[in-house]
Amino acid sequence: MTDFRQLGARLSNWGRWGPDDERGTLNHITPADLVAAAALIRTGKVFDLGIPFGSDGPQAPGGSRINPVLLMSETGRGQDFGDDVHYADDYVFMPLQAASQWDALAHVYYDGLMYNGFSAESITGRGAAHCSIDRLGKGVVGRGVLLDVARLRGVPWLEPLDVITADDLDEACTRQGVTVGRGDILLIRTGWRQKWLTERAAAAWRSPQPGLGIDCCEWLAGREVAAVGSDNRAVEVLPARPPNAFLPLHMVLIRDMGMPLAEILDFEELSDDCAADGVWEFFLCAPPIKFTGAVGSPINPLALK
Ligand code: UVW
Repeated sequence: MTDFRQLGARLSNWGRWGPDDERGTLNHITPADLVAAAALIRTGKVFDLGIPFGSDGPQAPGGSRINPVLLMSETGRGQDFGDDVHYADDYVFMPLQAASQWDALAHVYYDGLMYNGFSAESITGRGAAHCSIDRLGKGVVGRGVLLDVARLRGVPWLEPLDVITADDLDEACTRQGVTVGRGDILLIRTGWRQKWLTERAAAAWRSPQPGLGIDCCEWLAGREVAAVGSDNRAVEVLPARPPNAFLPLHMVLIRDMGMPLAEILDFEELSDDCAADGVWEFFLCAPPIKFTGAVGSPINPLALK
């Protein structure tokens, strides 16, 4: 048994919200939390936390994922509806994991089981019969908190393989004067979006990369955080520590705890604003698109202050 399995068994939420639950830690968000979160909208400022879904995105050639491809099925030319009226239509061809995205609870599994004990056999060529992204449809809305680890370290971005520890999260909370608690959607800034905007080097952006270390699982569980997102590719440090484990933080957070992860977000404008006014909490609205049976979804998350 490797470390992440023991940790996952200890932090497991299987059965906590019933044997049929497919929403995991989003259950931590109560109606009263939403009322309180709405009160965080004080100035009417809106921050777009999604990156553009374009052909010049960060997916590297040769990887298993590509950047979105836009195909126009109608441009309006060649149409004859009279009155010189026309319409344009389009398709997008893309992996659901191409850019800013939620990982559904069916995104990862081990030992043949996914969150809440559902069999991984229920993921077939037709999609996931359990824990798919559409189960989070009413989803991800509530109090958001940004912890800006790159800014606290005084760097534009963390270096590849830089591990963010639970102590780093505590220090960020203390220095920013913010608390993280039950039902919060926690956002972690590594500066990796800034690295992309500065260098536009897809291969170097992909891996190795900085991110959360495995000890953050306990920190997130102890505070009953509802979901976590980051501006890097995988939330967690890549390649992961300990060596030889593939996405161990994903396995514990998603499969054992039932916590959705958001990746490839853009906190640049939000973090500047938070640093300027000292307010690191906001109303966050980030629902997935309800693709039936899908194991992920693009998102266009908005933070409102
Ligand atoms: C994998 O890399 C498999 O997943 P994610 O995009 O969630 O990091």
